[in-house]
Amino acid sequence: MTAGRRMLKPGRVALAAILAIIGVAVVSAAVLRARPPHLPATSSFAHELAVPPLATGRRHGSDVTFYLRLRQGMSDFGRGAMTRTWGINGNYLGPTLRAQRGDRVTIHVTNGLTESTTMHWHGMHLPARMDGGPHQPIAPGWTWSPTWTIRQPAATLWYHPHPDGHTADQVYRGLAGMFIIDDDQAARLALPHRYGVDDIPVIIQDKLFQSDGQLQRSPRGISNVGLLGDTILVNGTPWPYRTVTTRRIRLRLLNASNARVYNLGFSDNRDFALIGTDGGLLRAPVPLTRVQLAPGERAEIVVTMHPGEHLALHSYPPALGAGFLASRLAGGGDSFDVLQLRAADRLAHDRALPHRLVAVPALRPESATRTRAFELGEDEINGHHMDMSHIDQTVTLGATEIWNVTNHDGSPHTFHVHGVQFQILDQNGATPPPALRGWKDTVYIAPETGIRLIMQFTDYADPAWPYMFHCHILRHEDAGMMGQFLVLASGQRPAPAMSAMPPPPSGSEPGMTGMSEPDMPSAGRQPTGLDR
Ligand SMILES: [Cu+2]
Repeated sequence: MTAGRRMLKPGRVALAAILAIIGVAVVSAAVLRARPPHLPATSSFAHELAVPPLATGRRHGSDVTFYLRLRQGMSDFGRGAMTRTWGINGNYLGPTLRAQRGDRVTIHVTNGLTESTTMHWHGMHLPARMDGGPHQPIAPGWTWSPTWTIRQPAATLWYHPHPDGHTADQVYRGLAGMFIIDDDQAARLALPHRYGVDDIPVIIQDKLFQSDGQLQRSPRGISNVGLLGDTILVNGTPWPYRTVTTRRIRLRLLNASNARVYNLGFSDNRDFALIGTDGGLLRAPVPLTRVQLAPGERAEIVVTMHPGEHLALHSYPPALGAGFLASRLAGGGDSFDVLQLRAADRLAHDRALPHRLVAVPALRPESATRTRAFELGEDEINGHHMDMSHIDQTVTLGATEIWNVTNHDGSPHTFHVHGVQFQILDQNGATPPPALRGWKDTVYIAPETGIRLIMQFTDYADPAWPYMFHCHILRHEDAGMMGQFLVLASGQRPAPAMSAMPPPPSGSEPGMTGMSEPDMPSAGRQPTGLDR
């Protein structure tokens, strides 16, 4: 070391100390600034929970037709001013679609907005060209009419737009709805089943508002997951309560938020029974005190009420498995009320829950013919951004496969596969917890962890139209953390058309004449129940 450099040393130490102090200050400021919007821990429960109307549709035997119209609306979220929203057959959210296993459903989706959209049937096992992903755009004024036969067990699914790069904003503005599938097996079980009475949809979303009462559509401050709100809406109702009249209440919980993960339980920590996950009922009810739902996930639970009590469904700090800053940025420290159940003074005594629910055949790893790896990180999967003209994976019809999904980011992610329900073999090599042992289509993947999924690709092959797999944190999905796979019959080759944008789907035409909209809730309730 030269004399000059030695002389510099104390100066360098001082400089290093100053830089360290500045660094700590910057990080501290970032953490403070990064604090997600403040959510009050307890709620006033000022508004009666709206229940989305059931879409009536038209039924001829097992053929069912639904009409959905996407449009702009105004909603009262208690902000002192009406909020401009988007809705389906109403001002905010959409009607609950309901169909039976074996039904042939046709859904006419009319885009009454001024920008292109799509409509995706999340959790549905259906042909890829009916899936409503980014390859089935619906231009403003046009109607898209997918049709398919329901070939899966009773489940709580949902629907939402899935346009390339614009999903987060469209869902956030209000485009989403529940899609309930029924079947004979589930109907025979002694489960609460009266829609809106003892079987209640609970669509949970968080919103941010500007001072003028309009939706704040971009995050405040820095964020690793996108927009987190400071106001919880359930079925479009802020601070909701619901009066119940039976002892047992089934809640169909759907996380339809852009980014927030909920860790749901009751305010007195009572047990509830988990009876179903994304793709259907479990083999048997599982007593739990918490169920965690990342965006896109569903859970069906049954809670037992006592006469006259008020019970809050609460979201406790979720286990995100991320570092302090990443967890804080993603709302990992938040604890807040979601919904209050107010029991009537006299409750109808319904039957006890069955000990067994349905058969869920376990997919066996030995039956898998292929294992694929998916690495999530930096808005990419396996180092690639979503590219609609590039097929990332090709699967053979009938094959059972193991998909090994790992998160190599410091940020929380999820993994959702279209067209199929999967089972979870293990999570970081360990047996998954009970809430992850049923049929799933979306799963949370903590930073630096991995999960092995097993799934079988049945019924639908198509050389031209792909399905998607992606992170369901909507900002990540829009940023490119998504890929495409084709399902091909043995010997089938990908259609060359897929190297370019496919043509608009047949059945899509502008302003289909003579199409009435019998599901427009002119005589029924508006989806939010708060509309004026
Ligand atoms: Cu993600």
